[in-house]
Parts: sequence; C-alpha cells; structure tokens
Amino acid sequence: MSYQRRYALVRPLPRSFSAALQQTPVPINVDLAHAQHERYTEVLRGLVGQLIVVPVDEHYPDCCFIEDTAILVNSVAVIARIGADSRRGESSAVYSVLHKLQQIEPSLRLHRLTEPATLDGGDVLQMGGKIFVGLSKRTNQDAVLQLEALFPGRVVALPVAAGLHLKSVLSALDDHTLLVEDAPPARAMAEPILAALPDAEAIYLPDAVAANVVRVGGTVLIQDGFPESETILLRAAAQRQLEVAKLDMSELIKADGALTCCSLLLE
Ligand code: CIR
Repeated sequence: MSYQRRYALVRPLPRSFSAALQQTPVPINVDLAHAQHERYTEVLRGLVGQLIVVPVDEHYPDCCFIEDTAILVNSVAVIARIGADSRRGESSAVYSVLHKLQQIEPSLRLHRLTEPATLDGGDVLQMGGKIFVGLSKRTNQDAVLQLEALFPGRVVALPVAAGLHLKSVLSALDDHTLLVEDAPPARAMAEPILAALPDAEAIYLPDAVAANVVRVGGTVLIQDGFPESETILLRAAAQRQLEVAKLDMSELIKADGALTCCSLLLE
C-alpha cells in the first residue's frame, strides 16, 4: 500500500456532538472536542495533497466520524450502509462529495452497499493487500458478501470480540506491522489477520485506544495521553524512520471515536 495520500476527507464536529452515541454515557466538553478535531484536521491538511471538507450536518451528532461512511480501496469507493439507524444518513453527503471528485479523478469508481448489508468503515482494516472486515454490532455478513463480490479473494471476515469496531483495538502501522491492544479478546482478533499475512508482526500496546493510529506518508498520528503505549509506539516509529504527530482526542474518545474514524484517505 502507498502511504502517500492525494486526498483526505474530513467532516467538522457538529455542535450537536454532545448527543453523539456513547457506549458509556459520560458528559462531553463540546468546545474542547471541537478544538481537538480542528487540530486533527490541521495536522492532516499538512500531510495530504488536498484536504476535502464535507459540510457539517447538525442532524447527525456523529457525523465527524466520517470513516464509517465509506471505504476507499485504491480508486474504488464503497459507500457504507452504516449500522446505527441514527447515523445511516451520514453517507449521502460523502457520496455527493466523492461523486463531484470524479470530475477531476475520472478513475475513481463508486459503489454502494445495499440492504440488508450494514457496515461501519471502522470495522474495515486494509493491510497487506487484504481487506479485513470485523463482524460487529454494526457490520454484518451481507456486507462481507457484497465486498467479496467487489474485491474477489481479498476479503477476510473475523468476529469483533472487543470494542465497538474492529479498529477500536487494532490498526496497521504499515503493511507488515499490526498494532494490537494487549488483552485476550484483541489478541484473538489479531490472530486471523496475522495468519492471513505471514510477513506481518504484531506490536502489543497496553491501551486499546492507542492501538488505533493513522499512517499518512512518512508520518504516523498517535494518541497523546497514553504514556506506556507511547513509549512502544515511539520506538516502533523510530525503527521505521517515521515522524510522529501526537494528538489529544480525549473528548472524541468519550464518544468511542479514535484517530482513524475522523478521516477518509484516498491514495
Ligand atoms: C458511534 O457509536 O458510531 C460513534 N459514536 C463512534 C464511531 C467511531 N467510529 C470509528 O471508530 N470508526
């Protein structure tokens, strides 16, 4: 996979974010969440060719979690049918933006997952040419079947045993390095991924949220505020000659958001 990205799509954090879905309800400081999301956006702007901002929609408190609306595989965009009813409409604005982008990127192809498929992009990990799909409360087997038809031989489904999404407990630092929360359910989720990628190794981290990083070009975005995990990540990044950008996303974490969930990256 090329880590250079020509485009990143982001969607601003709405004022209605205080009503975002939460696995554990805790009050959110929306002003701070807004500032954290802005910083994420600005850091990303400096790392990609062009940052595309999808208009915010106050009707969707979770709309900043744009990752869930689509998956981008090389020049193919698959518009998701988001698993949570309250979020399903978030994909339309992303479809419109990608449809417009086709005018300057004619090789971009658009597909839509259709009922009864449900899928959140947070359940999809692309690594080593494979597309790993977590079967979760949000993502079902019908989505797996539709993805298999689009990407024959590349899709591997696995159960999500911990966290909201597959990538709530793991992510790819590069095509050979899987970051995984050091806990039995997450280790079990990593097994089929490592089995499918014989050249890959796992690096285990004490904090689930720190296992979700965004790799863009020669830079990796990591969560600030998890010192034990950070020590391990800094070592892994240095070994791979990667720059590190630390982002504090504490208020988005309260709504089960991680780093990958706030952008869609297009090669
Ligand atoms: C939700 O429950 O859908 C949102 N509050 C969080 C979504 C996070 N998405 C992601 O990590 N891909």
